Amino acid sequence: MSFQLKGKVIFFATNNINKFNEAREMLNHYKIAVGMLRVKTIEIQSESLEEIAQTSALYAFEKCGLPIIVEDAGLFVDALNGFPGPYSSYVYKTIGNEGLLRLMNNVENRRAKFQSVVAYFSEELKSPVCFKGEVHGEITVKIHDGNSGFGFDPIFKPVNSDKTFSEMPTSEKNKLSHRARALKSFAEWYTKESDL
Ligand code: ITT
Repeated sequence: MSFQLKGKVIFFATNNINKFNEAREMLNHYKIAVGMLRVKTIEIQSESLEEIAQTSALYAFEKCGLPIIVEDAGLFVDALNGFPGPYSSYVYKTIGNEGLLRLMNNVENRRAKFQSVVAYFSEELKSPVCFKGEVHGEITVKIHDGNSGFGFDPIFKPVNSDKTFSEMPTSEKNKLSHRARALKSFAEWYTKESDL
């Protein structure tokens, strides 16, 4: 299977403009044009980010018939046995960063990781293709809001960094993040599949 990259646009189905902006910048390095599609996707309840992303990609494709990317991400905290993981969106909406920090009050082991799964589907494919990325780091003791990023960024500091994701411009977050790593694998695959 191969397809023509030139003149082709893919679509990122998401309601999160921050995720889209990170993806656009990342894919731009590979000369892959991407548009944001606010199509309502279903998010099935599952412990597997891969399963969630694949199902959403198929659902979004059914609705629009366009080459589509869906990404599902989560924050996994060691001391909380991987919580909130696939439930990150709900946990962020309900207890937020303050709530998560409260759960971590006096907890010494602050290790955590972000994971991302990008699922791509288009008419050339039989089933969605998935690409994974992760970044290890720690949950800070206090909120460090640098007004960049979104979600848990103000409380997540990647390893070997003295800044949270929220204190980094997108270009810097994109050198390290789970999403950037998953998108890099996707972009390398996509470019290879093309005829250029
Ligand atoms: P869509 O499903 O519409 O794409 P979403 O915001 O619901 O957008 P996810 O389900 O993938 O996206 O993400 C779950 C939550 O995890 C998200 O709402 C954030 O709170 C958090 N999250 C994911 N990636 C993050 C990142 O790079 N930085 C900070 N928090 C992140």
